Amino acid sequence: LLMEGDLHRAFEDRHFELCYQPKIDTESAKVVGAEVLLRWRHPEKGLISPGEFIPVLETSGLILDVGQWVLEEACRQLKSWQDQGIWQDDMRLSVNISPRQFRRRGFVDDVIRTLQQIPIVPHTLDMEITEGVVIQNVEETIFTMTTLSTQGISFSLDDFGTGYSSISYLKRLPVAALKIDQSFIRDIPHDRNDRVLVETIVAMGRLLGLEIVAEGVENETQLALIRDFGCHYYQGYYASAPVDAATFVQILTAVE
Ligand code: G
Ligand code: G
Ligand code: MN
Ligand code: NA
Repeated sequence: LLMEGDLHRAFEDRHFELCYQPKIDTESAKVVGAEVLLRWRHPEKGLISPGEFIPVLETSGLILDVGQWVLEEACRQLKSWQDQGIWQDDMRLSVNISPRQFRRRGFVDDVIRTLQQIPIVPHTLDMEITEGVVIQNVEETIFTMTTLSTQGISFSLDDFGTGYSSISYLKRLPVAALKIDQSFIRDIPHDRNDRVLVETIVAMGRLLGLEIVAEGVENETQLALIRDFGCHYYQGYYASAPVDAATFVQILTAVE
């Protein structure tokens, strides 16, 4: 059982690290960016997935410090790749922002200060938010998103389709991209209903002028289907699992 104290110590002892999962263009197969994913390297248990500890971080409030660290670490890495010329200006790095982190008073100021301290190329940072961010206070959410948009940050709506009222937010929020949850992608090769849902989400998103990202693409059949539906980008084991920074650089610099 994971306890708050363990997480506190892990953070202080710097046992958290970031990994990167490439986002791929379904047509050109080029890397268009990556999602940053947090990992806990436990001295005895090995790598622990955030599914197991993000909820504890969230309820304990530790997510505020850890989330700010993730943002800074991601920006430092991004800037380093930009300085080395291996991150193109049309690529974006996506950071997950938890509801509590996003809604905290001072979040906007922290982000702006971070961008001043770590001057990445504008328009290369994206934030993935879930419906959980939105439902509490839509007006405040729009204000936060609009303010950060003027700083060159884009927003992706994560886990799209798993909530209950996502569609009503789409026309109100300044989001650039929709991420279709992997639970919808998994069975599209043999489940007609899932195919219809995914095709419909892609069509709707495209008509709204959004970029569409499919998550959890694991095979060529799934990729061929989403490509035919008009889905722009994908993530998933078919291209690459989340990998450490060094491995991600190898992917970025591989001769195509
Ligand atoms: O990498 P993995 O599939 O185990 O991630 C599990 C969940 O944890 C995903 O829903 C992902 O969005 C979330 N997650 C991963 N990294 C972060 C992070 O840095 N901050 C927040 N808030 N959530 C994260
Ligand atoms: O909730 P979010 O979408 O941010 O988190 C994505 C999670 O899904 C990560 O923990 C990542 O490790 C996992 N993941 C990434 N690609 C695949 C995939 O192709 N198949 C499966 N089953 N999981 C994946
Ligand atoms: Mn995500
Ligand atoms: Na997701």
